[in-house]
Amino acid sequence: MTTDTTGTVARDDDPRRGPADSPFVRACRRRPVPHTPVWFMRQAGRSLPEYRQIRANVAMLESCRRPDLVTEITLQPVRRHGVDAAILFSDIVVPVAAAGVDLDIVPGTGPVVAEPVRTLDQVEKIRPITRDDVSYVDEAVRLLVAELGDTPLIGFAGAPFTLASYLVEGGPSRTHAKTKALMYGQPELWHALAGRLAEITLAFLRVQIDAGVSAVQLFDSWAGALSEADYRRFVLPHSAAVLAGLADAGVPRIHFGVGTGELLSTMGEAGADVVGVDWRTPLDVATGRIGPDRAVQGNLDPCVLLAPWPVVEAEVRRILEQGRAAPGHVFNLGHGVLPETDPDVLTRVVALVHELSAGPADQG
Ligand code: 1CP
Repeated sequence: MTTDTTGTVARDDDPRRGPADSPFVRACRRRPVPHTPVWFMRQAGRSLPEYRQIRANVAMLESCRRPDLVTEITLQPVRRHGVDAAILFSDIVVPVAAAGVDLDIVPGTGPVVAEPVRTLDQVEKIRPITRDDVSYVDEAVRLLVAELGDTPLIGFAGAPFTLASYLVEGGPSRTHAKTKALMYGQPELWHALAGRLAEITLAFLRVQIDAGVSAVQLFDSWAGALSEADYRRFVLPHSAAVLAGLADAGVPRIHFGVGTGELLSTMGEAGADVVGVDWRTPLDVATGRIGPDRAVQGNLDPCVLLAPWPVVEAEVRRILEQGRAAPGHVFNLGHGVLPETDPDVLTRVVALVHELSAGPADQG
């Protein structure tokens, strides 16, 4: 965030300053950066005591629908760690609930759906959403953009496969067996469901973009459960439709999944500007698979943050080094922050990434 209002500091003189010219957005666009930008998936909530305090008596879905709470929780990690981007506090099931699906987010479990999807009739009852269905998100984004100044806000949504998994399984699943059974056994029903979820996701991301977010991330957390051939046939067309629907929106699109080493090249084809990489694939190898036309995001193993500091430092150095092979690198974890993480370690990682990657600013 810039505090200089005199215009006498050279960098603040730049008329392009603002979130669109931040290190985070520049790295997403594969432009030169003054330092490697860093943020953490699931940085809001999870490990922060100030988050636990604010959530003590408020249910998860209710907190997502209260713009005052969303704003405060989203800002907490920015204040504490000095990360290069904020991510909206919400959940991937928020737009699905707005579309009429009866679900709850159960503490310690995750999303639980009252009547898991089995029929076309149920799919048709999941209605498309408009801004009015998620006006609280529109309002929260506007409040946040005003508060954040030059720090970019990332909007997000769940991708069709990951959302479908919760709707078909009825809750979190290790194998995604019911989802795959539906996909293989009733491909028409599968495509109807994934197509409807793609529509909802696109509308939800559009609301966030219209309200002012500087980038969006499509979370396909569980896509790594699929073979490349099945991903290509059952998932890629739907995720690609979401990403193509945002091509003219003017903000970078990030596409992320876990265990996607074998899918990285195909996920790149889906059309995002940045591909998220988990800790299993080194960033130089990932870049070889994804190609020179996309930036990468990642990929510190969240468990490393539980190790002694010298281990963390060595891993941060390795990842920055391997990230140099990419045409743009946003430092992040390979998946979300674990609740038991010491927040002070996150703050130290941000400072270390900035220190190690700072070089002469080349704005060419
Ligand atoms: O930084 C942030 O924390 C931003 C807010 C955020 C995001 C980006 C939350 C709050 N959820 C998400 C995305 C999300 N939700 C994903 C994609 C990212 C990922 O893979 O981690 C997924 C798969 C979910 C589904 C979900 N919601 C789970 C996972 C369950 C499973 O299948 O293992 C869980 C536990 C939730 C609940 C949830 N979402 C967010 C919070 C803070 C919580 C916990 C709430 C509570 O228990 O009270």
